[in-house]
Amino acid sequence: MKKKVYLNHDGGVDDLISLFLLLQMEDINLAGVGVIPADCYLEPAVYASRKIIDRFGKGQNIEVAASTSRGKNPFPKDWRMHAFFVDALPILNESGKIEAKLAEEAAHEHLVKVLRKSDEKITLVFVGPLTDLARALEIAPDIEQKIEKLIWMGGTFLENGNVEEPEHDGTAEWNAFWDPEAVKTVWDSSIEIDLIALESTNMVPLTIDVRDRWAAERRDIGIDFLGQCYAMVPPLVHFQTNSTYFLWDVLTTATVGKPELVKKQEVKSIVHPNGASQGKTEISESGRPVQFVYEVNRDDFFDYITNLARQE
Ligand code: AGV
Ligand code: CA
Repeated sequence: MKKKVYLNHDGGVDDLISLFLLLQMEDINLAGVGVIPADCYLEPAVYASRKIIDRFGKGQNIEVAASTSRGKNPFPKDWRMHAFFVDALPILNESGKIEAKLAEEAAHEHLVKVLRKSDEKITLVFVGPLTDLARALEIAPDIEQKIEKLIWMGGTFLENGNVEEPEHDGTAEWNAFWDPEAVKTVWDSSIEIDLIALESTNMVPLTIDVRDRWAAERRDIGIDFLGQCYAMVPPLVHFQTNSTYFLWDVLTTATVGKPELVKKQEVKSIVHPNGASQGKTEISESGRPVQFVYEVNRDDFFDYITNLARQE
């Protein structure tokens, strides 16, 4: 039987590639998509999502819901612009029309609707902030029973996260920092959580050899799509900066299709909901259990996503 999955993403390059790859996984049934304007602007991210479903969804009928959520700490504007670039790619605009349906509900309500009407449990894949899940739990606590587990790209237990902002101490990861209280709400639930934190995503930076590999195979339309998308963001060359791109969300999504790519261990963690460390996730005996991904097979990961992307 196919695994049923709901994706909530925030329109970055790796978010949109995550959607593309989920659509290629044969044993996955994508039950719906929510888009939250965190690391993106909402309109181009929703359009790009619908166009990716049309172009690469093999006729699957999947609704896209726009979020009405707003975060506490906004993402840098430069990063949020990426959704405009993906949305404008000629390959997504060749047909001149959009068929994939825009849901009537806001993303958190759409999530509730899809979970309630499902006969089986659904795996939630969140590759942006947790706001829509927190809001869904607040209006419909009954949905917890319908959630198989949550696979979330967010958080870190490293000394330094990837937030470099005034009035913050740098200990948080961005998806947690955007809405720290939403992390707390989800942590307070009894949903099982797989955590793909910076410890593992740091092992899969975007590098020139990865780009070159995709360039060499650009005749394949799916691999060209990967190459075009990852041409928009800065790779790791001489040293890591705050803008260096990693395959954060794509690693997260890849663990759905191929769990053997990573190693997990249970740890207990708390989150700091406010103050100078807001969004910091921390190991603590008083915390809630999460299945923490601490290692990834880098080569197998890049082979897996490249093979998945191939259309011929
Ligand atoms: O913290 C990682 C999350 C992922 O969900 N996002 C990007 C991924 O989609 C925020 C982010 C951190 N550093 C970034 C980010 C950067 N240099 N560029 C764009 N987004
Ligand atoms: Ca993201």
